[in-house]
Order: sequence, then structure tokens, then C-alpha cells
Amino acid sequence: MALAGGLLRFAPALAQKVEMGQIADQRIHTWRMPSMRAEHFPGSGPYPWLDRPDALDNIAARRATGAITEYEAAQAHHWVRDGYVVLPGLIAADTLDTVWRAYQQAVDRGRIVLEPEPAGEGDAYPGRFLNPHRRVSEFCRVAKHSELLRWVRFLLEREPKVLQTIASHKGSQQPEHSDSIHMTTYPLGYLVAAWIAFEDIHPDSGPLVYYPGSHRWPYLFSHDVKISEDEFRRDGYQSYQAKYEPKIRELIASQGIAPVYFHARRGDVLLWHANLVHGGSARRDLAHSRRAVVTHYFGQGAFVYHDLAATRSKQQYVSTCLLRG
Ligand SMILES: O=C(O)CCC(=O)C(=O)O
Repeated sequence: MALAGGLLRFAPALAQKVEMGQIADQRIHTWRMPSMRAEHFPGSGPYPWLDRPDALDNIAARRATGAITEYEAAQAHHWVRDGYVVLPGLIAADTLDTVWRAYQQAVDRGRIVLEPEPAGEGDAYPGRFLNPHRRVSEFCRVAKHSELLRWVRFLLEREPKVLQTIASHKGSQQPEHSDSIHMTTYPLGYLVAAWIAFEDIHPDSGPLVYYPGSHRWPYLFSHDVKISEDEFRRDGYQSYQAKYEPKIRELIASQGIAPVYFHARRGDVLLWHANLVHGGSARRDLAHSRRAVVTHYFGQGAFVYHDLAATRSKQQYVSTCLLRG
């Protein structure tokens, strides 16, 4: 268990203080729980307003009073039905340039070391880099972009907090998954990911792929696919690949939902729901780059943990993105 988790286990008073900000209707005392696995958390709300059964009435009521615009209402409808929204051209070209230039400089100076990870012959691009905002503060210009934060705040009705960022030069080809097994929130649903295109995305570059409406499928956790804590400790992501990923593929096939590819233009942003099934599609031409940055946000007051490892996320109380957008 990470340091903070261990500390919480042995210092209930401190833990209680940390957990006082919880938004869940049903309070939890983590030191009394067998472990931080989804099956041990109570089925508590409140759920984000757009995940509730009265979401459409609520959107209409807010529109009627003028509390939200026509555009916001349309985006909210889209979120309820499909589990994502697209924000065209949200990030200005000069912001993208500033961020990528600073990233490149950090690489050139050896502050960031990118692994080659070739996907085949002719693949000249490095692999993904996790949490670049901890090394290069310019990443916070996108992670804390005021209009982007406003949209996440609108969807969650909570202050967005940066949980994780990922920078990529090329398509990830990451198999389909829901973020909720990697970054689980209590109550469920308080996670939004933002995928920002740093260039026009070529259809052969392995665009992000997602399955509209899959956010309404039941959440699928380690327990549901029989990955025990011991097994994950022993086999790590091998067990995830052997049990979780095939189950997701099976669900996609049985639900018959057609994939959608994010053929973004530079500066476009896709926001997706905590439980939307998505991944990186096949790179049909390894010569194409696919420069992008993803930020995962959680809503302030949600409890965030890693269901596979059964550990709490440290990012919940340690902010590493202090720069204002
Ligand atoms: O960028 C991609 O290809 C996949 C990103 C993704 O799955 C994620 O960040 O959760």
C-alpha cells in the first residue's frame, strides 16, 4: 500500500479529517473496510446530475430558467445519451505550441526520457509519457485551461481536480477499457477524461476509439472478472489482460455498438464519462504521428482509488498542477 494509505490505516483521526470532504451520502471509514475494492464500498450517491434518472428533466428545467444555454443543454443531452462531448477548437494553437515546445525541450535536456517502444518496423515515435505535468509545468496550461475546467465542472457539478495526465506522440493501441477500473471514484461517476488533439488526427494514425452509450453499462470491476488482490499483486496487468480485456471485447460484441473514431482537428477536445468504453485503435500506418494529451479529472470530494491494486490515489490530496490555465 502507498505511504498515504498506510498512514490512514494507522491514524484514523487523520483519515477522518481527510475524508471529511467526502461527497458521498454514505460516509466510509476506510480503515474499517477489508480493502479498497469496489465490492466493499456501499452503493452510495449522490451520482453526478447527468447520471441520475431525472437528468433530462433537470436539463430542461435549467434551460427554462436560463441557467444554461441552448448549446450547454444540447451537450448535456449528448452526455446523457452517448457518454461524451466534443468541444471543437477549444484549445488555441499558441497554447498547444507552447506546451509541446516545452515538452520537447524537457526531452532534449534529458529531464524527460521517452522510451522508444516501437510497434513495428518504421515506427519512429516514442511511447506515452505518464504525468508530464509533474515535470513540465506548461502542461498545466491545458490541464487547467479555464474553459475546459468549466465544461468538466458543468458535467460533474464539482470542482475538477487533475488526477493524471498522459502525453503521446503516436496512437496508443491500448485495448478497450473503462477508466473506472483504473481510477475508481466513490460515489461512482466522478471522473471525466479530456483528450486534446495536438495535431489533425489522421484516420490511419490509430485514433482514439469509443463506444457511444457504453457508459450506461454496469461498471465492471476486478471482482466481477475474478481478479483477486493476490492475483493482481502477483501477476499485475497480465491478469487484467487475460480476464478484463476479453470481457470488455465480449460486451462490445454482444451489445452490437458501432465504434466511433475521434478524427479530431488540432485543438479539438473530447470529454468522456468515467464508464465510457474507449481505447486506441489500430495504427494502420506507422508513419503517422498522433500527438495528444489526455487529462483525467476527478470531482473534488469524491474518494478515488485503484480498484485493481486496492490502493487509494495519492493525487486526491497532493496537487501537482499549481499553474493556472
Ligand atoms: O489515447 C489513447 O489512445 C487512449 C487513451 C486512454 O485510453 C486513456 O487515457 O484512458
